[in-house]
Amino acid sequence: MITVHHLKQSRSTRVLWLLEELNLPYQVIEHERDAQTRLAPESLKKIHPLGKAPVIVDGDVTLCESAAILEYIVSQQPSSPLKPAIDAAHFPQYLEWLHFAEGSLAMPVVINAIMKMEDRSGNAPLDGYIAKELAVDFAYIDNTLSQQSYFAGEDFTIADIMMALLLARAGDYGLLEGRENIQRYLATIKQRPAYQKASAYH
Ligand SMILES: N[C@@H](CCC(=O)N[C@@H](CS)C(=O)NCC(=O)O)C(=O)O
Repeated sequence: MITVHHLKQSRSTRVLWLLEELNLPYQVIEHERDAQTRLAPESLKKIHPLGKAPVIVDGDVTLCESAAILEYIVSQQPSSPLKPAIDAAHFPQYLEWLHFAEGSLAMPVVINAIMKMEDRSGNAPLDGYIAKELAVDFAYIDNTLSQQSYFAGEDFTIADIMMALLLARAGDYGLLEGRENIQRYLATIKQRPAYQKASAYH
């Protein structure tokens, strides 16, 4: 059985969400953020040298990086509707969004949140760069979701789990105003029982 090391209010919700979608058994070990720094506690460093979440332990395997963990879990399923076949029409688009979440979108969303936590202002190069990244990314995402129901076409996949958690956080930070297609997408996603069960771990 997979053990999920879950840090509250973190990307480890993605792993819990996938396990709920697949109805797989799992064990959760919860870790609390430091109240002041919001960083992970020492307990996570005992599981993985990076001391970040998510981390899973599955027998001899200890694995970090949310996208890698999702791929690892779906790869173990004999056939999973959550990962398109390699020759499916939407497979390239699936790959793009699966990696876009952490490769492109996470950085400006997270830095924006940290800047707000620190109540920073007046750092013109950084403010301008983050604002430009968010505008470009959200325009591209909104346009994609104006044409299809999910990130890889009409089927829900793990690319949605990667993207939707970040978009939900972006919504919490007030970054999605006017992005009607993203908002409509999120409203649908948030109705999924697996998303709701995973989010309850907060
Ligand atoms: N790209 C990694 C990011 C991992 C990461 O930064 N996790 C954050 C939580 S969302 C964390 O553990 N932060 C606490 C810390 O760095 O001390 C992933 O997708 O898993």
